[in-house]
Amino acid sequence: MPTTQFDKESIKQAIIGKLQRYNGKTLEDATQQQIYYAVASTVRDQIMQKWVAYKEQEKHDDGKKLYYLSVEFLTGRSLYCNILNMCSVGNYKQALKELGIDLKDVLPEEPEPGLGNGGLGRLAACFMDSLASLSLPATGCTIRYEYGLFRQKLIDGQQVEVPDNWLDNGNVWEVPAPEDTCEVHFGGHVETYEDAGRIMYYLKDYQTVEAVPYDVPVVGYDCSTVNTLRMWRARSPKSLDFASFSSGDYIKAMKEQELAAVISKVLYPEDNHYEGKELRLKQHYFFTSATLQYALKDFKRRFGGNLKLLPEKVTIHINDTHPGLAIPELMRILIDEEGMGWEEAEAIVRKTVAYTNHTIMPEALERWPERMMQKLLPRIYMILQEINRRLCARLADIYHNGTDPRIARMAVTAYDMVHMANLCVDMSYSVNGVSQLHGKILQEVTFRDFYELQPRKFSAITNGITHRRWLMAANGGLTSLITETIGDSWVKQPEQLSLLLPARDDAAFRERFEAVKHSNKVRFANFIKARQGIDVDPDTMFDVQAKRLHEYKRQLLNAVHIMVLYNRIMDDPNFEMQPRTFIFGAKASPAYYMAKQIIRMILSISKMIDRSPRAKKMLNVVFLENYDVSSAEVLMPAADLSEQLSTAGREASGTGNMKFMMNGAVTIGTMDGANVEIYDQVGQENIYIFGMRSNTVRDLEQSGGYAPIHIYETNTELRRALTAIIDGSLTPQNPAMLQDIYHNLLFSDPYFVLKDFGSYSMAQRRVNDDYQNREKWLRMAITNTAMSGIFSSDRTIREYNEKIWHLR
Ligand code: 26Q
Repeated sequence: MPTTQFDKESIKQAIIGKLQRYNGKTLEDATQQQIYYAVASTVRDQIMQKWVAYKEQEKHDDGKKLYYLSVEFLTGRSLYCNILNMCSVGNYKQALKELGIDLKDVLPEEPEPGLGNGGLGRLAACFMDSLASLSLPATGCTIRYEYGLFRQKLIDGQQVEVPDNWLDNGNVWEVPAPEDTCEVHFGGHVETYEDAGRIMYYLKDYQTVEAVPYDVPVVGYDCSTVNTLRMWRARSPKSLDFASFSSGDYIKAMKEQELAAVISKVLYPEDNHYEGKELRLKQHYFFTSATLQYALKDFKRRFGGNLKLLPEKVTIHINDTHPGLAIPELMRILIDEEGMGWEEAEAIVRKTVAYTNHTIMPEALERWPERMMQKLLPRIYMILQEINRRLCARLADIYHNGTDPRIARMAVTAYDMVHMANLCVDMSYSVNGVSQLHGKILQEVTFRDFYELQPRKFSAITNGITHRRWLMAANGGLTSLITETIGDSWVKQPEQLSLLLPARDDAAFRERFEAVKHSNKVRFANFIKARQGIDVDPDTMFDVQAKRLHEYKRQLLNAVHIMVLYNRIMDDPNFEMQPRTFIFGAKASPAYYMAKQIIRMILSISKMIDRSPRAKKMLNVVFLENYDVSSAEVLMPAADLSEQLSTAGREASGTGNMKFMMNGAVTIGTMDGANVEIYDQVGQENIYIFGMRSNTVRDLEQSGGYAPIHIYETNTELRRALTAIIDGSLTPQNPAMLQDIYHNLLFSDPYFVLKDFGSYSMAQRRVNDDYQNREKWLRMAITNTAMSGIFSSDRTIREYNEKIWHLR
């Protein structure tokens, strides 16, 4: 095998050579973008070498393989993390320096792959990094969206969506694999024939869409593993239909082509919310079917035709229900194409597919109209019906009653809808939640009936984040300080970060920790100044809430509290507080009216404060435009306070909470999702917990006895703040602008903003006081970083492997 060197001198030569060959330019004349491309393709050459070697070695491996299916992989930029994982940061920095280039200036040239909405997609990306770094054989499978999540602009105090054409200048990291192109079939109808006394099914008059794979290498940290992220692109099989072309129906020929390609055109921008759009269902089946065809092809290459071995050699993990059609699709392939009987096929599927649930929000549970499923995927629909028939028969048997209400709750098809979660729970060998509390709620509430029958199928595995991207890449200052203090064992064993704990007692260390935090705040200040022209003062407390805009995440609680602080300042000339910069980062789904109103409210609060020189001294509210992975990498290290305010029981886990913690921010939060585990790690003196517990929330919901208006009537401060929403104080140009928020809070408040307000406000008073005690605050911050090791996704992946996958 030809090998190339990647020492400093070779890197320099490679970059200069590429600029010459690709662009006909010398280094002096090249644009930043061309330099980025030359550097990235040099890194790619280095990865390719490892990738080829790894695939070669993998050919002789007869172990189990994981396919991780997810409709989103929110990877963010790759250049720096790839260099980091190849342990070549020093080499590249030095090589570039000698060419007169700063690596830091090259990185922002990489287009941001925003192939995900939020937590679920980012988790998939962290998992890929950990799988490779733990040398576990895994392939991630998804859709190669031509347009990722929209870019957010803030114009005239509102969110405006702009298309994300991330592929316009090409993607250095992907390699097409046309040899694995396959067909996916839609529509048509099912016909039967008899073969040796058995009825066989096949699809007729269907439409074909071709699935073309593009592979992205996923480099493990300091190891030989290079896994693959496979992204499927949809394409029409007819390059040009000459029949309709010559008959003059050119437009029709082009239309058909476009219709096929539209499947991989754009990522749906809904997060934690289900919408029954047909194109979305097409997307799900498209990448799931292509992936399963590929997985079986690879299985046969490795083991020949003995499909009984499948569960021993392949595990299909579905990231939420979105790839849940993997279940009937695998049944279809085994029965219709491999000639297997139903029972045998079912037994294989039941040992091959594992499912993770990511949400308890009822409006996010995936359901499809039976008619849509039948029209679009007639054979799959038949299989779903048969799965349902057998499930209901089993249940009627167990309950000795065919009309037991539990049967309708657990059915795969009921009331004209296909219930994807029920399908996944019934047919998977493993069902897991993403935090301890979430796992418990799945067992006790969401999937209670299933849990009573098969408790051993269920588990809870707390999410994690890759410390390589979220600490080592995002926070070089803290990374160096940690390694100077405790050595570098934590890099491979992140739980060793706890060795840092004693250093909180060391005044000199605290000072250095504070200096790192301060320089990260300066970096963020420069970042937001350059992008939005906004001034923030790094000497104020940075209080950050960054996550998708959703009512259950309660950005409103934060916003209302800022209004209360504003009034305290305006009412009392002697009022003093620790000056704070409130930073929000959040995209709202384009069709989510309330979420967009909340953005308008936050921007209005910011303006209201700017009108008062006195308030301005203590409060600053900034909305970071277009919050994405790259801006999170600048924001997390700069945060002092992490806002995790979801109504208890609603946030399955949260992962932003872990990123803040690892970077030394202290959490103010409810006992929800993984906040509970953070609390367990740092202890009550190092976190600000407030609000109702999840069981209290559930009781209150079930009793139906919550009247927010009573709280409004009895809490003067709150009443004043809420009134300001509609009396023109907040939005003088249009006093009615935010009235829906006001009415929602007063007369409905489904997420208990007013109910938890008092407790939140008290917790915030303690934050204010403690922050001014520098020693106390720094001890808390250090404790958070030191105890964050278990939130590395390496730990999460090890747990998945021990409990679910059993790879190698
Ligand atoms: C489903 C069907 C049709 C259309 C859209 C959807 C859909 C899309 C995205 C449903 C849900 C989502 C996203 C869910 C999500 O991001 N959940 C988050 O997952 C994180 C990782 O486990 C958790 O940390 C978060 O708590 C959870 O909200």
